[in-house]
Amino acid sequence: MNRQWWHNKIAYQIYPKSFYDSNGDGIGDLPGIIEKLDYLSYLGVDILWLSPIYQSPLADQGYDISDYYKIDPRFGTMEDMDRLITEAKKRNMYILMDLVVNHCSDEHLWFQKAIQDPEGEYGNFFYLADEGEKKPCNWRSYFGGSVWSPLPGTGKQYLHMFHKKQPDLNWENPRVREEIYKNINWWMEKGLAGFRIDAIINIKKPLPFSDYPADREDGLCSPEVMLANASGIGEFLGEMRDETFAKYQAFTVGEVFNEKPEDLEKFIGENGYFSTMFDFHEAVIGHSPKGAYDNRPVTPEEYKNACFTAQAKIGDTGFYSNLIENHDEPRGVSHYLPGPPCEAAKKMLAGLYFMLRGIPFIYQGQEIGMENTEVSSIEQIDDISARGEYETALKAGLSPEEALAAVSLMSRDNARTPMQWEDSPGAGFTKGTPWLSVNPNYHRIHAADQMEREDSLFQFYRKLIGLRKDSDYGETLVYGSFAPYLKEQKNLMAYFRKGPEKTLLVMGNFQKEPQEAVLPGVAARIVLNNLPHTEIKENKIMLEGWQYVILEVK
Ligand code: TEU
Ligand code: CA
Repeated sequence: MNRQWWHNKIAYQIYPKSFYDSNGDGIGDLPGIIEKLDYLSYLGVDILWLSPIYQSPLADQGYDISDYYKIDPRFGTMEDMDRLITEAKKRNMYILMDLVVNHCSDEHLWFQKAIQDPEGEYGNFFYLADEGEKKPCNWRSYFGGSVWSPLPGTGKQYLHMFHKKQPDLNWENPRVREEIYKNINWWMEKGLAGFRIDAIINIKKPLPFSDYPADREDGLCSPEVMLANASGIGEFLGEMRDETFAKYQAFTVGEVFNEKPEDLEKFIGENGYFSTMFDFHEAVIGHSPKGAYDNRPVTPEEYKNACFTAQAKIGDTGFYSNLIENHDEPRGVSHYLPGPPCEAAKKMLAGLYFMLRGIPFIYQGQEIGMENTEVSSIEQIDDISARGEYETALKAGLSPEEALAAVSLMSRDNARTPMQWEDSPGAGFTKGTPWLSVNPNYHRIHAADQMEREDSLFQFYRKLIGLRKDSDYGETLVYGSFAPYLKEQKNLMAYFRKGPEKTLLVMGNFQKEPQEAVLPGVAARIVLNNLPHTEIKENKIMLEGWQYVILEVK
C-alpha cells in the first residue's frame, strides 16, 4: 500500500450550526469554530470536516444548497472561511467541506430557471417528466413519500431522492458534471484539504425509470432498491476524481451505503474514486424495512459482528472511516451501549472502534460523551427525517406517544443539540437562545469538566489519539493487520492489530458484569486501560464490567 499523508490522521466532524455561536444569535458560526481551534488542537485531531455552510434555505440544515460559491450569512462570510483555512493550517490542521452534489436546493438558480423554462438548458439539469396520471416510478424518497413532486406551474414533475426542496441533479448531463467539477476545483484552490461527499451513491439512477415491487402499503419501494439496480456509477466517480481531487492529492471520504463487495477496490483501493469511505455496517443494524418505528436496539454481539464483518471485507484493500455517530445518527453511547451509559462504558466503546483498521472520525460532543436528548412532543423535533418517520409510525397504527418514543431514539436532533461547553445557561454554546434546545444534562456533561478532570472521557480520547501517533505503537495501529480474537465469547469484543514488529491485543468487556478471558500468550505490557487496575493471572485476564485494555503481547 502506498503511504498517503492522511493515513495516520484523526478526523473530527463539526456540525457548525451547533458547535459554537460567537455572536449570540443562537446559531453556531465560522468565527465560533475559529475560536475553538485551540480546543480541537489540544484534543489532537487533524482533519476537520464541516457539515455544509453554503448559502441555503436550511430545509435540510444546509444539505440543500442554493449557491455553491457563497457562505450562508448565518454562518459567516467568505473572509471568515478563508481565515478558518489559514488558522487551521497554522495548527497543522486540514479543512474538509461537505460536497452535496446529488441534489441542490429548489431555491438554486438552476432550478428556478428550470421552472421558468422546463424545455430549456436548465430543465435538463434535473430529472423532469410530464405530469401524467402515473409517476415515472414508484420509488420512496429517503424522507418519506414519492420521489416525484410537481414542478410548479409547468405541467411537469421532478425527481428528489430526499426532500422535495432537494431536487436531484441530472448527472447524465455533461454540463451538470462540468459545473460540479468547476466548483470543486474552485474550493480546492482556496486551500481545502478535500471533501466529505454526501449521498454520492445516489447519483446514478437506473434508467429508464421503472417501478419495483412495493414493500409497504404506500405502494412504493425503498430507495435502496433503486441503488441495487443502478450500474455504471464508476464512470462518473472516476471522472470526478480525475477532473478534481487527483490534481490536489485531496483527502475525500465518500458517504456510501449499500456498497457491493466487488466495488471496494474501485472505490477506495489504490487510486480509488475516494481516499476512504464510511463503514456503516454498524449504523444500519436493527433497521426495519417498515420504518424507524420498527427498529430494534443493537446488542453488543451484533455490534462486534458488524465491525468484524466490515474489517474482513476491507482487509488491506484500503481504509474504511470508522465512526460511532454523526449528524444523522443517534449518539453512539446511547445507541450501542445497553442501559444508561457510564463513563467507563463510553471509554470502552471509544477504544473499541478507534483501534479498528481505518481512519477514526469523532463527531462533535462525542469526545465529552454527549448523549441522546429527550423530547416531550413532536413539535420539539426539528429533523425532517424524524418528522417523516413519525408520520409513517402513526400510519402504521402507533399512538402519538408510541410514535414519539420510537422516533426519538433515531431522531437526528440527538446529534444536533448544541455542543456542551460548560455548565452555564446555553451550555456555553450561546449567550442567546439556541436554535435547538440544549440537552438538559449539560450540567453534568460538559467540556470544561472533561478537560480538567484527568480521568475523563475527553482525556481518554486524547490518549487514544496519542497512541495512533505514538512512535512505538502508531505503525501497528495504523498499518497493522486486523484479526478477531475469541470471537465466540459473548459480550467480549477483542481483536489483534499485528505489525511486523509488534502485536497489540485490544479487548473490551461489553457488559456491566465482570468476565474472564484467556490470553493468547504473555502480556508484555499494558498499553492502555480504562480502569485504574487490571488483574492478569498466568494466562488469564479478569475484566471488570466495561473494562477496556490494550495489551502488547508476545
Ligand atoms: O445522508 C444520506 C442518507 O442516506 C441519509 O438518508 C441517511 O441515511 C439518513 O439521514 C439517516 O437518518 C446525507 C446527509 O448526511 C444527510 O444529513 C442529508 O439529509 C442527506 O444526505 C441529504 O443531503
Ligand atoms: Ca451565530
